[in-house]
Amino acid sequence: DGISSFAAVDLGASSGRVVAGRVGPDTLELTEAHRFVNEPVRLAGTLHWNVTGLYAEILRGLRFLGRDHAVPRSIGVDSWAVDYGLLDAEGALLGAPVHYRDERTEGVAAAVAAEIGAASLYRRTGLQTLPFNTVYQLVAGRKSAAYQAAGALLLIPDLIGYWLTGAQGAEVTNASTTQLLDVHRRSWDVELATDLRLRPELLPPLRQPGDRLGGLREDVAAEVGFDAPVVAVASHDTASAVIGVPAVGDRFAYISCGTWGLAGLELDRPVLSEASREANFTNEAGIDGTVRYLRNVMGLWLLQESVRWWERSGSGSDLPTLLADAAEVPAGRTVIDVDDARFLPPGDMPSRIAAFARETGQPVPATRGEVVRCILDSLALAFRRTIHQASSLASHDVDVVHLVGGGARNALLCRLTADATGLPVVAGPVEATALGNVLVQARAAGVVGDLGEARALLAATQPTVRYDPRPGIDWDTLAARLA
Ligand code: LFR
Repeated sequence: DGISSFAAVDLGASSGRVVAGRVGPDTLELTEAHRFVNEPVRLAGTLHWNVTGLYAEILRGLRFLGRDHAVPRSIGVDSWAVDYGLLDAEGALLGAPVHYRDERTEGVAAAVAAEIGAASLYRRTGLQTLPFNTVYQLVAGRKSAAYQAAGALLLIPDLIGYWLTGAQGAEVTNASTTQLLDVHRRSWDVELATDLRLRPELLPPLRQPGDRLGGLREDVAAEVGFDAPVVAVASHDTASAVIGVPAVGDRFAYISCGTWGLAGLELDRPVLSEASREANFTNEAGIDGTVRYLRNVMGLWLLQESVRWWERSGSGSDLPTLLADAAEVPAGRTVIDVDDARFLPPGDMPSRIAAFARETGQPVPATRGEVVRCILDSLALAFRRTIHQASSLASHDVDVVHLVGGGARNALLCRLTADATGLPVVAGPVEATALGNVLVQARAAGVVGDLGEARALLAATQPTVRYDPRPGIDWDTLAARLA
């Protein structure tokens, strides 16, 4: 029937999924084969990912997929960025990977900047300073026994790919988030690793989206009930999400909004100016040599963590009720700087928000509806600043904002983002990441053509909702409260 099937494994910060994708000339359909929670665990004081538990769920998901759907032509894996597992010389995992929200990197970015020079670091790697960039995690952990004993470092999707196939490598879009990749040549900056007394020999050979890792290991094929090659996708989830933006032309901004709100532009060359560095914009590697010029905005994490906190107190409210209550609260009562570092670690968000309000002389949100409204107004305000700054720093005009990911389901957030940016927001698809994963596999199989063709297929097949900006809220005044 001219339809090809693919399997996408997409690991997010709060859940993972195995998705069956069907792709044809006029067809692009996803069906979820398995979804599972991703719950980090604190071991002896350090926050870790339960990566073997996640891997078990991936195998289960692939088994369900093979049972209920056509055998896929290939399998692709994407996940969040920066985190890694260390392997010994025989390929055995040396301990559970540490979660990027663990506090062990406190102060490291400043120390590295003092040693290398922040400006030089930016010119070489193009990366925004986030406390958890791989390079800072490595510097924080370079004295550990596991690090000393390691034979290789694999980023999370590459680690899963290794367990599935036996092949080791580093897919380039995700490798760019380590801050150890040369932004111009897109090869490892061995000199930088050496200058920081890291071990460049741990960095595996780079691979490109579309490269074939190999077939499933025999024991894995037996366990999942079929055999198929694993193909590298744009394995950084944000890179896959940007592929999954149903944009026409290039005058668009995107917000990939899930746990994080990654807001920015797709460019054909990096922006490495001092102004860009000061605004902390990143130049992450995208598909086909594109640049993902964006900033990390704290995202729905603030809401998810608040809800988790309320649930722990035994009096949880469901999200639809909270959002309905938030919609009744007047706009702009209280706004916070969502990027304040205090909001990064897990914990009691409502109290941290209250403290921020007090410190800035604003009303402390008293009800849950007020807390949620404060979060959404503040996110919209941050998206406004980020998109306007990106457009101006890159001299790139923007006519529309594509908001993809779970946040596209949040009508209030989408409407506020349109109002705040003064631009139409096109919301959806929710599963942009899994779609981007499937599309790169389909391209490697020769089923779709270039990125433009992939996006045309998205635009033709994936429903979206449009929000036009409305006047009414004085966003400049709100922004001034945080200045
Ligand atoms: C989003 C994301 C961001 C990255 C953060 C940490 O899921 O991948 O792009 O900065 O998680 O890895």
